[in-house]
Amino acid sequence: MSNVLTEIKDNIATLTINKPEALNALNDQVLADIDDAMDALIKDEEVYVIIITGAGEKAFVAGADISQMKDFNAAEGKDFGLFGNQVFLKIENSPKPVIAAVNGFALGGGNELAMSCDIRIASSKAKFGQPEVGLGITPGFGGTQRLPRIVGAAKAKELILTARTIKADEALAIGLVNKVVEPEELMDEAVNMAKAIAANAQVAVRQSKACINRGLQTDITTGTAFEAEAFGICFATEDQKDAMTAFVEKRKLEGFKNK
Ligand code: CO8
Repeated sequence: MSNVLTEIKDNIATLTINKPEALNALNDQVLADIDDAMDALIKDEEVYVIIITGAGEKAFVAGADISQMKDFNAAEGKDFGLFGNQVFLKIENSPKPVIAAVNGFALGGGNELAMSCDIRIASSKAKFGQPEVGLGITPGFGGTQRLPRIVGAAKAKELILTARTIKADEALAIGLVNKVVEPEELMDEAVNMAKAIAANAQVAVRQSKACINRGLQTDITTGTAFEAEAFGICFATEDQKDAMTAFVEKRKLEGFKNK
């Protein structure tokens, strides 16, 4: 799986898309390798948080592979879109939180990959955009769905319909990214955020993520019913008992059992 490298340290996995010579563009093999790597990381009980980044200094992911898509017919285009969406839904639905460390260009499928992650931290050199309509196609890996959910319909329409590329500071201003840092601080910042998440009770972390994701796709009554369900599940964990007992006894809890 040389298209994708994974490294695990202190319960934090880093998945690096490793095709810097093509600015980490996503062809079907790269997507398949991301899919396999995500399966392994989701299954690995040692992994609490996943960071996704791109190899090289220039790009996170410069989009889906234009040379592969060039000669697609309608059916092949649809199949490629379905495959990309399946992989990105796996990331979005991963029980473990996923942070995108956006080190450079995040265009087209690259921005769509970043948006399938829970949190985006950007290098000040990163650039974002959905250039698809300038290539005669629609954003096909979730861009028409996730961008309006993240930045609102009007801003999403502006960015998608003009195909304009934006810099990291504008991405921060519209809420597309959580934070912008200097390039040399990017991975430390992502790891520090991952560590803060990994230090909490993982059942509660995963239930919270699931509640937010499910709630965003439903009405408030159904969403709060999910929330009550998740809340109840936490009261069946040792972590809840340990943490609340420690609070009441005015002592510091030394780590969670995550069960
Ligand atoms: N696909 C294939 N190859 C790419 C891509 C890409 N998206 N991006 C860069 N590359 C390759 C270049 O062809 C070049 O290869 P080579 O050295 O063999 O010529 C190498 O990467 C380096 O790129 P450049 O020389 O172009 O580097 P620059 O610094 O001059 O430019 C840019 C950097 C501005 C990022 C430029 O490479 C660029 O514009 N890339 C394309 C960006 C783009 O349009 N992305 C969107 C693609 S469409 C998409 O993602 C749709 C997603 C949904 C698909 C749904 C399918 C149904």
